[in-house]
Amino acid sequence: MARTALITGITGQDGSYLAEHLLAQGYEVWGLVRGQNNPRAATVQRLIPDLRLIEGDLHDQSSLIAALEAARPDEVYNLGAISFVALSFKQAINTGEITGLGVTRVLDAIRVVNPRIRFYQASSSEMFGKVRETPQNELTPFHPRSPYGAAKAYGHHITVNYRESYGMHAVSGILFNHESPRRGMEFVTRKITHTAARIKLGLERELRLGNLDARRDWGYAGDYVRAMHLMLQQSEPDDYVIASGESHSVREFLAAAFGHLGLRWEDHVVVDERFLRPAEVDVLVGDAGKARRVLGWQPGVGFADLVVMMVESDLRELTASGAASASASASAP
Ligand code: NAP
Ligand code: F7E
Repeated sequence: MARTALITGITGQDGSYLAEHLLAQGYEVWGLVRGQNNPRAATVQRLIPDLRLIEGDLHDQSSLIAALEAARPDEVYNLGAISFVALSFKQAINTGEITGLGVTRVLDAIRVVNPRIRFYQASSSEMFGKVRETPQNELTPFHPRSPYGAAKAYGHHITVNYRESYGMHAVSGILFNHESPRRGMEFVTRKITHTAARIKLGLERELRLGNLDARRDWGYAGDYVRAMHLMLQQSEPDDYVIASGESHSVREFLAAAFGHLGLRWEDHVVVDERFLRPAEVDVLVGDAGKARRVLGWQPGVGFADLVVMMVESDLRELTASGAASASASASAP
């Protein structure tokens, strides 16, 4: 019989890739959407017609119980969160409510409705924050540097706690940054590739950024959702780091993206203090050795190919939307 999965955060980057991956494996897939008329629900439904959407909110316990009772999933993937670190400084309490306490709401709804449901928690390398060792692995202590990182650390610990207290098959994937053409425009990679493409097409002149020295371990989202699924197929629940093992600076990302378009980033980038954070995570690099050994997981797309994939996708989208020709005719004499 086909297995059933319920994904929170279905309208986000990872939600859509995971839904596609699970449908390809023969799953029936349900996605939780919030709000009375969430425009992103229509977008994801158009992209993935076989997906079944159901209403619910990580703020609202009874909506989660109702979603579990309606979808009757074998597996729940909790991807819903306030996931933008910069926003978490401005909405620290809301971030605690959704990114942190939201995890307990889902876990407790599962405990009540059917504790045999397997549960995946989207933990984050942001929990390592001011890193205690390099590279970071499953045993590296946490030192979060933002309300987001602190809320994720809580979500991580409560997942382990439900596993140990109630024998639930609850796992936590500690994922390092992963990107794609579907990445939100607020994140630095997509902000760079989208603006670089606009500059190339004559639609923009400058790109305003914050800290160019920050280093991240960037992988491809399509590779990382495979790891989420693999974690829930193991006989014993456990936690895994998922990472590429390479670290690159924002500056290196800029050079790769602008370079691909034959542009010099130095001619366009302006450092703007508005994009600096009250506390920064300077450098992250993960050790995914355990996931490689136990899950047999490995990434397929490397840093250079990821940057080109994102730049090319933004160029294609902008060209197809007619933005470039509209700008040319507007500026014609
Ligand atoms: P994303 O694109 O920002 O998506 C976040 C999702 O959460 C959206 O679907 C959003 O739905 C949903 N959401 C927000 N508030 C909600 C609420 N109150 N109730 C229900 N859903 C709510 O994030 P992503 O990049 O796909 O990441 C997926 C998960 O992995 C997140 O938990 C993120 O923190 C974590 N993570 C991401 C990375 C990464 O590099 N991408 C790395 C480590 C961990 P709306 O359409 O309603 O806003
Ligand atoms: O920032 C620097 C910024 O917002 C990366 C989320 O998916 O990954 C993501 O969190 C770096 C930071 O991602 C700008 O200061 C410079 O050092 O793309 P980001 P993030 O904060 O690493 C983790 C693993 C998650 O779990 C999160 O959910 O880039 N940076 N200038 C900038 N960042 C942004 N957004 N905008 C700038 O203008």
